[in-house]
Amino acid sequence: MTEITAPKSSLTSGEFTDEIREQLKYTQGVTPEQATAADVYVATAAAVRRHLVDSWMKTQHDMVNGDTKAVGYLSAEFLMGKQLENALLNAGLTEQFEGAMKELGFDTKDVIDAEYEPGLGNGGLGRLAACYIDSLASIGVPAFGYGIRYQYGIFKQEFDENGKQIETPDYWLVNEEPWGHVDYNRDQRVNFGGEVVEENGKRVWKPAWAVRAVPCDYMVPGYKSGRVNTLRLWTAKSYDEFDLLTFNKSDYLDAVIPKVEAENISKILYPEDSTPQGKKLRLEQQYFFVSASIHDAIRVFYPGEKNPDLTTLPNKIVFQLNDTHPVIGIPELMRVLIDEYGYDWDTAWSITNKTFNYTCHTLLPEALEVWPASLIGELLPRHLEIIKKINEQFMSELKAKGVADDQIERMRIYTDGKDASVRMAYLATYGGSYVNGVAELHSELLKDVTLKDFSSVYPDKFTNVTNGVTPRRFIKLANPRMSDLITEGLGTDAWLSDLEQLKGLIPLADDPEFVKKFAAVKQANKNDFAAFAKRKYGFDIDPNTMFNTMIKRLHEYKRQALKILAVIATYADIKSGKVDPDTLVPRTVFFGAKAAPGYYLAKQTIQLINNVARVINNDPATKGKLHVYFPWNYNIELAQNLIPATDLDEQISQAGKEASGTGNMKFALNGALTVGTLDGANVEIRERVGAENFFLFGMTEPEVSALYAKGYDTKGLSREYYEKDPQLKQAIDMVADGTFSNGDKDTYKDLVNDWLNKDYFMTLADFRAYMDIQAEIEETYRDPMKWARMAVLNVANSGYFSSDRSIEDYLERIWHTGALK
Ligand code: Z2T
Repeated sequence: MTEITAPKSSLTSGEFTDEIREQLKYTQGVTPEQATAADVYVATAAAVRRHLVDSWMKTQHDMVNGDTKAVGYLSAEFLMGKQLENALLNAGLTEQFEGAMKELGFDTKDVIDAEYEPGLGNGGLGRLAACYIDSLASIGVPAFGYGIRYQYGIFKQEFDENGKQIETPDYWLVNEEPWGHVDYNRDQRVNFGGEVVEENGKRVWKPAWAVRAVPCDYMVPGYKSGRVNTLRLWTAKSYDEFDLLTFNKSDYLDAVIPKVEAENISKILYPEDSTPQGKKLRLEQQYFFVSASIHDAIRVFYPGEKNPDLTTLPNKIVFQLNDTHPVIGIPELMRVLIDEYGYDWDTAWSITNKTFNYTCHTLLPEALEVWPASLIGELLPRHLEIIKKINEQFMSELKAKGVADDQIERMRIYTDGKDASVRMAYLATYGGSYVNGVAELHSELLKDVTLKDFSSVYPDKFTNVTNGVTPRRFIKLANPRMSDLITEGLGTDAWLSDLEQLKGLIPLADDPEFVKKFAAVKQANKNDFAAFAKRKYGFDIDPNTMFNTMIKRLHEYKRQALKILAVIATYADIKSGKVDPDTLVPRTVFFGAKAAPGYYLAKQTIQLINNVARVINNDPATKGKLHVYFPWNYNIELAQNLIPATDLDEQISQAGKEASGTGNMKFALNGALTVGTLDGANVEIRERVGAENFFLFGMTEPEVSALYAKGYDTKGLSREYYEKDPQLKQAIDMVADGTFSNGDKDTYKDLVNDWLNKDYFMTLADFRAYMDIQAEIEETYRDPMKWARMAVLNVANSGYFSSDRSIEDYLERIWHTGALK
């Protein structure tokens, strides 16, 4: 017999039931008979929270009083997903919860479902932040996640009758939110605007308005670590009922009418995942949460001290900048040290430099934030002065190092002139100690291309930390059947906090009994998903088909277009009689993707996918052979349900464009095989699971570069691929001729035009290779035991992609700290 798979609190089910009853009575004011599943959810959340409080307080105490440096993870996004099951798991109360629900007469599923998923992130970057704070707590590293408690998260996605994406507001706080603890007594003042004046030879910022930052604390429980960290999300409040700044100058009525809508600052998450909009409100958000967080950290680590010795700050906390969004923290800490605490410039610089590090998540040049200096000057005039001074210091430093003038010019943090601007990635690279990319290939390209000038001067700043995902949420909670089978196979559940132990499954890949059980788990997950999709979306899915999934933000570089063109090509072959549908491996293709509301081609692609799904799913010719489903509003919940049910995962971005990918890791760890390019973390996944267990296709990054050099996108070379490949031509022609738009030839004309005249991400150039690998995939899938064996080897060899390992890498290479003693 194997041991119990969850850490267990000594509490009995009966005792936990009583605690839930008590919450129902004294907090909700309902009897167990009156209670709905939503009431029981809130009561259970409150009850489980109480079991974490002692560890939470002890962790904070040990952090402040010990000498282990803490981590402050500064991130504009934390895409947490639902909290209840995770909190129960980490409190060791999963079984007691199940018992309590039986006793109270509730279905655990209904209670878990009652939680509204907070969508405080766009995609990979936000979910990574959530995985990282989980791992920090599970390893026992003292840490804060610092971010914004947006009232509206990522929009809810719906499709209209034409298959177009409709965005609706996601007011996630409609009902009681039992996890956050609002702490009005730990607020911070955040100033904006105004001017800088000279007073007694000092520069003094006279702000024009201020916002009150109120923290809302979320406990972040570690798995089996006994540690509970804090996620502190800030809400913007109008400062006072009477804003004194206004009151002094003006009359009574003006004083009570807020001059600025302070609360707008934390109202909404910007839905652009990789193309910043450069909006003033966005900069206000960034400064708002970063300024509040820096002051908060000083409050926490120097409690009650009027004149703290902030030269010790770098020993107390290290701030990780999650992309460029929080980079304004660098001039902010300089300002705090110089203006608020009286340090000289050089001391302040040395402290700041040691305190910050920067993670870059992209290679797309348009995704690196550049702010107009005029906007920074208007909102943060003192910061603009400091940034200019940093730039001057930087340029003299480069000159002293003998860097050539043209290179120095290229490296400017602050670009002079009429359209003066501030390059946040450059500021972060110079202002902090380390810069890391998020997968090996990405970090290499950062050094060699995007930040080449910087790496040539500061080679030691550059490092890599390959992303990871938390096995607690994405294996244990998402895939309980497989988790039990793994525990059975390994004879222990210790793998959940030491994921490399999955290697112990390697010999079991040659044990037909185990492989059969593994295949049965996948089948059961597929059956479950079909039922879930029926309930939630009304889809009629055949679970005895290959489940082929592509879930991620909709972006041209990710190439959903390549996948849908391949589907169309197969459909066309069936229609024209070229292919006998009975010879095909029956397949169900799933898409999940949100497009940024202003991203035109992405939205057209969504419309196309929906209409291809409509046409194919209603055509008797392909019935039972090829189906396409696009469940709307892809989110963490859908990911947790669909990933464990997937046979084949699509990671088909143009080589050199996907910084890492983290969905790819979740799929491999759940026994899906990947069809993918040599891009981002695919490279490392393939290296580990073995080339023979990964379906590789397409151009490599150097091949992509060479094809650009030939003028692929500028000379319209994609058209040659279209002309020379009849299958590709037929697919594109079908899009153009109205097959998927009720005969209308205009619906997709911009998409088609782009494919034939530009195709910047080389979808057409990779089409043939993609069709060929799909044929190989079919052959492999026909042998279920072979497929399942490959899947087992994917799981067994993917332990490296635990976010625990990523955090260990950050600790060793960047943060130079560790677990609390
Ligand atoms: C984002 O999710 C990612 C990169 C961004 O660059 C912005 C956002 Cl919101 C500015 C993604 C990357 O595209 C993906 O490859 C990576 O796995 C993920 O961040 C986490 O590093």
